[in-house]
Amino acid sequence: MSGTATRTGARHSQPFDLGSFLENGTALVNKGLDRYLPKATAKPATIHAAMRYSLFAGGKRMRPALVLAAATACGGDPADALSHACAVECIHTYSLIHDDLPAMDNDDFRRGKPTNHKVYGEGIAILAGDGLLTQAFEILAQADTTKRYPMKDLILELAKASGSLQLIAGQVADLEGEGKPIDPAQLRYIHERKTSALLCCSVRLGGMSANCTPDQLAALTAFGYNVGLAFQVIDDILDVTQTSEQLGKTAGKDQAAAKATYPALLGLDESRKIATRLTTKAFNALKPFKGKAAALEALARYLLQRDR
Ligand code: GRG
Repeated sequence: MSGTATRTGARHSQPFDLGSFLENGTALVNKGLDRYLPKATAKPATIHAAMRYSLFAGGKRMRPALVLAAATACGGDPADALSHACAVECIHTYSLIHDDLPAMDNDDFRRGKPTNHKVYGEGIAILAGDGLLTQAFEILAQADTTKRYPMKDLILELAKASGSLQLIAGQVADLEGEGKPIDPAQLRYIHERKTSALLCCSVRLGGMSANCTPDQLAALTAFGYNVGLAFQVIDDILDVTQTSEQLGKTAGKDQAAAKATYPALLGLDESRKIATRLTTKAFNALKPFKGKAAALEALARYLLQRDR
């Protein structure tokens, strides 16, 4: 429990220092990724340079932070969740590289830098994404396992979240929905898969690294699902309200591509209300942790209020 004891024995709880948590977590994860990935000079050097280019381009590292925070909530050591955190970030970065390709969203900027295919060409960018996808499983396969969760469970967790029923399904529905009228149910289907699945997987893997109980895993699942949906609603809002410089990627793309988004379907005010409601549901899911989930709570609050 965080807080200082007074002379009467009562405790004044101190606000969780999310800044330090994120700084330390990012440093740990960056070091891990650097260690797990082949050196940029490893032959063939182009592919390894390209994989590292997008991985170290300055992403917010929110998914790894969720892994580490969930591990902490379940009484684990964040260091034991490092492989899980690095694996999730590799999947996420692969999906961004492929999403930016001309055949998909055709974006020139990502993480404040020219996109992978703009620097290395389309062929290498496709392969860099493939390399990171495969690398994710190589990294996760090196994780220490716990009594309740053998390696099979970890691999299945990541494979399912990033496979054709989740992450890829979301992307397919997104591609096929462009320019067509979409109802809120279909939009939720896309957001659940394109975004929420990997955020949910992140907290579940964090819990598994700490040998969480089935009840804790269920609570993390509910938290991750709701935070994941809120994250995408906020992402939709930021696409409308922020500049490309603020976001580090091209703003206004959703409208330009006639994509269905929460603001397009329901307006900005209603979208903000939905994001707040989802975050409240996420907070409520943390009740079984009885105050031990301060990092997860702070992250959920930050993700709701973020401006990039
Ligand atoms: C399988 C090709 C393929 C794509 C899957 C993830 C995805 C679908 C597409 C990427 C584009 C997109 C809008 C995804 C939704 C998730 C999302 C909001 C990604 C951006 O995540 P941030 O803001 O990015 O955490 P950084 O760069 O900070 O890591």
